[in-house]
Amino acid sequence: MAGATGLCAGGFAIRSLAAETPAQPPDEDGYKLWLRYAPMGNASKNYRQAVRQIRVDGSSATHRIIRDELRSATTAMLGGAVPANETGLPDGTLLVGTPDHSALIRDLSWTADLLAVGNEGFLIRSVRIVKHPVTVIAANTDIGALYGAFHFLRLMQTGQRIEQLDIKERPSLQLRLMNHWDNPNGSIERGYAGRSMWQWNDLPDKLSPRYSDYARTCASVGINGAVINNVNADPSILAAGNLRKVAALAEVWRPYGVRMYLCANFAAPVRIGGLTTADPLNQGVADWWKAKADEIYRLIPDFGGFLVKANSEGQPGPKTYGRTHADGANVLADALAPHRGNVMWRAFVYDDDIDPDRAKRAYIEFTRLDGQFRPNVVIQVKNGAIDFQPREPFHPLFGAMKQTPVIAEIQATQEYLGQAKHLVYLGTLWKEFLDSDTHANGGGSTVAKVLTGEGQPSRITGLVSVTNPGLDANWCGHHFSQSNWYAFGRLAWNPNLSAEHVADEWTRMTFTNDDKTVAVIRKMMMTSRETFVKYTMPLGLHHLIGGDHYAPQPWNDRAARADWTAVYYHKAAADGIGFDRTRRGDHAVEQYYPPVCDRFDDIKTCPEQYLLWFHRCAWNYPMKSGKTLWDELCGKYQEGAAQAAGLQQTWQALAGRIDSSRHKEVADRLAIQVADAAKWRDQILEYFGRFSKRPIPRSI
Ligand code: GCW
Repeated sequence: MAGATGLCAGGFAIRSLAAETPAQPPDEDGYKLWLRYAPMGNASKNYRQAVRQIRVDGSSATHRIIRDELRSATTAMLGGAVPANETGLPDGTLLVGTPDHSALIRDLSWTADLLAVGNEGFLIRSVRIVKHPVTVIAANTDIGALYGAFHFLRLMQTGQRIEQLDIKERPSLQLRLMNHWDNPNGSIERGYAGRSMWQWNDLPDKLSPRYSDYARTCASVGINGAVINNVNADPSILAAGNLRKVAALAEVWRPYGVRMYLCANFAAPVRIGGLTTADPLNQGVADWWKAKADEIYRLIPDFGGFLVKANSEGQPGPKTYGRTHADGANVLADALAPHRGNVMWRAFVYDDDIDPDRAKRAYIEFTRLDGQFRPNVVIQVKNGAIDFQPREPFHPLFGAMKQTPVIAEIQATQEYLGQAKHLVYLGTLWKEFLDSDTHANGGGSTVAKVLTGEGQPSRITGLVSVTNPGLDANWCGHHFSQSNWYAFGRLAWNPNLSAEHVADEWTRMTFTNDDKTVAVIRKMMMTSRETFVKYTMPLGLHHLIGGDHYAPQPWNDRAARADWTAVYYHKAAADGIGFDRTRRGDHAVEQYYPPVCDRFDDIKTCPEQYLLWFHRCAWNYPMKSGKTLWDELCGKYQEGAAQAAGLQQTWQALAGRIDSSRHKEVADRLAIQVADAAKWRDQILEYFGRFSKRPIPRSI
């Protein structure tokens, strides 16, 4: 297939690449992620003039990190040592610092502009200082300078010009956190990239080099914190001995601006504190949490706070004691408040006594508590109302809480999206979510604006990601899953970036700057999520899986709870398929603001991608294409499986342009993906065909 021109089964053209194939790049294992700093070859001459000396003013640990990163990165990319020198200012100096530590930067009098970029932002400018052309990276804090340094390196890595820079950046969101679902025994819930990176047996004395590599990677995209343990939290993480281990990790991360957060088990006062209750209104319980918070802050002075999964999927919580989620969050918030810590209280709750429809429950529970939370509580809401499905409409809680900050939780570990076996770039899924218009404050109130507080000011803002790295050599299992870690960081920094722009950056940094190859990979990435939706759960179908959340199991009708089965959601029968959440059905649409609710409610205006999420339709329902629903459904599955095969062929054509080791590892996984996509197509259509009693058209 290599070098062939034509249209592959996936539908897009593979240009003839073989004729111009450059020398085979050396093998890589993926450990360096997007921080490879590949030699630029001829292209380096454009940069050498602008980067002849590195000068980082300051001697903090962060300054040292910046100096090392800039020196090793530029030396590697430019193919010759770039000296780091704290004196002098020859032409082509890259000067980095803050007004506090650099007289040169102070003298530039950029006070107003620096004020505008806040604590984490930075300026990058090409200027002349005493006639010398130099590039200045200036920030108010060391961490801002670190972010600026990574931004500058990204410009080089992606082949941008750097002679006339005038850049002003600040993050749009405050909390940009990794959420790890790691357990104390080294396993990871929904982890697909090896065991946990945190070596509890070795900590606090022995520190794996991965800890700083991890923090450096996070900092390179502006991620500023991590919750290191599973939301299904083992209470023992809060025991004194473990906190010392946690503190050792926090110390490694501090100079990278990565703050430590922990998941707290709500029953910890009983389970490790020896109390007889964890009732949040009990004084002894409140005192216990206060003492625990004080103990944590003595060890970790910049501790970020607690994330809590309460009264969800068997976890303890305030409702266990007849109290509300607000009572529960507030007792923790009061303990953290003197230290300026926050509580992130998850809205992933779905007790079935609230409503028969799981999709409605969190909205009902939380909107009625709006106004009752302490100022340092944020509600952490998954992007959709069910659970990280391949496609869900945005969660109606976005824009609904008027007095309580809401942050969004997205999922980079591809639990329902092929895990580490399928190539699925999630930038497009997240952008679809962030760009959804909630109409909470009139038209244009996108989820992104709700999150950044543009529509309605919010005390705390954030975007967090249930994340994917583990001990695998390439961190994320699938080389392409690295792009989801990257995209999360970039979008949390700036939700207005396009998915395509982020994919382009990542590809250039991770694989190659060769424009033709980049264009092919970018297109693979941009189409990958829709391809996955088509061969798994198109047209608003969701949760067609069983316990592994990987293989098709539409027949799954037995589980500990009805809302863990597949049949609960698709409701396929002889008369049709889909969940009626309209005003004629269970009224779930009414949780959205008008006109969103009207658009979803009316089958004529409901986007077909959400059709069976909101509507129950007959098998012969006429789709916009003119086909019946059944034929359309079959077409989607067939197209999806064919597009998966297309991805594989396209990748095959890139042999020689990507190092053979990573090329093969991706190819091996694509083979699994193609086979499994075909299984999805065949098993789902065979199963639904039992109800539709219609033949499967052979449209592809
Ligand atoms: O997606 C579901 C997962 C559970 C997870 C839960 C949650 C950590 O299947 O494994 O538990 O969501 O988000 O709490």
